Amino acid sequence: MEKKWWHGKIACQIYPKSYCDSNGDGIGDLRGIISKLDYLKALGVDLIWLSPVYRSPFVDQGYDISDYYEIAPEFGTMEDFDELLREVKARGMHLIMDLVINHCSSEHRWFQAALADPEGPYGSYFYFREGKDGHAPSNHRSYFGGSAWEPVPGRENLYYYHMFAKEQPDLNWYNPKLLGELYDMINWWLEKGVSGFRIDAIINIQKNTAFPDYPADGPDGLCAPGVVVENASGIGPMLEDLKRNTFQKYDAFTVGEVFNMKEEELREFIGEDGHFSSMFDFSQHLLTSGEHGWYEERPFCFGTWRDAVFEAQRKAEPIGFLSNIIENHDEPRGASTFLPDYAQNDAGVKMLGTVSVLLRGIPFLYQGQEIGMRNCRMESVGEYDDINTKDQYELALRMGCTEQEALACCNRMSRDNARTPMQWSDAENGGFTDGTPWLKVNPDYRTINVAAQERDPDSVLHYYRRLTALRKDPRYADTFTYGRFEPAFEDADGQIMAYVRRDGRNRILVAGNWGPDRAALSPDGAVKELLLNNQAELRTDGEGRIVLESCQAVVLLLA
Ligand code: TEU
Ligand code: CA
Repeated sequence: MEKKWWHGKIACQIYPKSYCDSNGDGIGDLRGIISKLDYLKALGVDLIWLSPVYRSPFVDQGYDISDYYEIAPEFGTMEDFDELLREVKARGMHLIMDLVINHCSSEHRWFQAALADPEGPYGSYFYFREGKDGHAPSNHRSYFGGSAWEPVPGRENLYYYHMFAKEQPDLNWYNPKLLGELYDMINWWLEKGVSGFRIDAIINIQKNTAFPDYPADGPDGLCAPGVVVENASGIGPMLEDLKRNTFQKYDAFTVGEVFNMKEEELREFIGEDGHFSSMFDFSQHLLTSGEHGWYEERPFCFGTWRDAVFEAQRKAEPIGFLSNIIENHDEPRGASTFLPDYAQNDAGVKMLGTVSVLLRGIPFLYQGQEIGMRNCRMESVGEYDDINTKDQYELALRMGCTEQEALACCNRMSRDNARTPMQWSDAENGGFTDGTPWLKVNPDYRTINVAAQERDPDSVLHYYRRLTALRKDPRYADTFTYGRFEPAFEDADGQIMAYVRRDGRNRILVAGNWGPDRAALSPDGAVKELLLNNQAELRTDGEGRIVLESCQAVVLLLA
């Protein structure tokens, strides 16, 4: 396999609005991020993914872009951005941007021009269609609820298409003129020196432009956007064209946000000459999200979760590199989701981090994960900002939940769980801002915060630093990057998450005990060295087996 510059990197996602506010307006900004670069470097981060910082009306928190060439004034200026990029590079790190090109904002000048003249040249940048018998052109539901078709104001029987909010009209990828504009924009950022992109919602660009109806799956008579995507085809050549005209020329790193991919396409997506360098593995997250909505969320089940992780690793190993996450700006906090109640403590959080970061693939941390930030309990739906959460709350009510039940499922599933401000200290607002934060700060900031963890050598933060350092230790880095992945102790009473990473040089066992009781294990080979342990000691029993306490995680170099 040809070695790539990004193979052994550790990434961290920054959600700019909630990272650090430098000027007291309650909104995180680029200067705030600049002030934390040394912190990120010390955490072992090589690659920073910035969620969108482009100009935007923020209907969907920046995933609705009104100017791809400008920085949102809320976040700063292009000079601030250039300084951020310089400072990132000065520390030997890389910056990747969020690329949101399935749709833009309804305030983008292209869409404004299209609305003014749907039959004109900008009309074909989007999807305008006539309605059918006084109804929308098809029965597609948008991801954020309601029809994917919005009537064009002032026009009878004319609609435009939006897979997400109505303020996020879909771009017509079958129009070469639009593609030219997108490619120019991407190359402009690459010329500036960004190292690549995280590519948003990209599977949605393929469309059956006849927009046929599909069987309804709810009382609204509509069908889920996932079904629409799965019935479309032809994405391969589109992504190849995109790659050849942009990323490939710059040896950029790209990570796709890909849902609903046809399984046999994995090689085309992330194989050696794949469309992308990598793509996120969402298999663990799909386990808890309900089939028709959050009101149907499913509880965490250890065995199913472990199998899903193993399955994804097995499939990707001969093909390429997945990007591994426990949480992101769309998913609830991993510590709140993947740990049973008795493991909701520092040991549990370290254990989850250990088995996640040492998987094969690119580890993507998310801001606050390294201090064990948790879901934030909101007391009423009014405390939420997220457009998706408001829709899911209403949906839950429509499907018969009480207000209390609807709120409870948002408390577990809301995208705002991971969007609450970063907890820097126990000062007011967790040290995130001197002003009024744009979104509630999780009240647990008094105990869970960076400053307190800096002072405590046993903290989650210090542990994460040891964990990333281990992954990059020159003695083991190749094993963690390129080594094989082998599940271990799969039949050990169903509570052990363990695997071996192995190459010609090392055999390394990574094991965590998710169970409430201690477990004795016989590693396949003598223990040469204890590389990492989230507890003070590692005991062995009379028969020479290692004994893992509940929530204990260890990394062992085997003979
Ligand atoms: O998310 C794509 C996506 O498919 C989402 O609907 C995702 O399934 C959902 O958020 C989970 O609850 C991307 C971005 O990550 C997200 O923040 C944006 O809202 C969305 O695209 C539109 O740009
Ligand atoms: Ca600010």
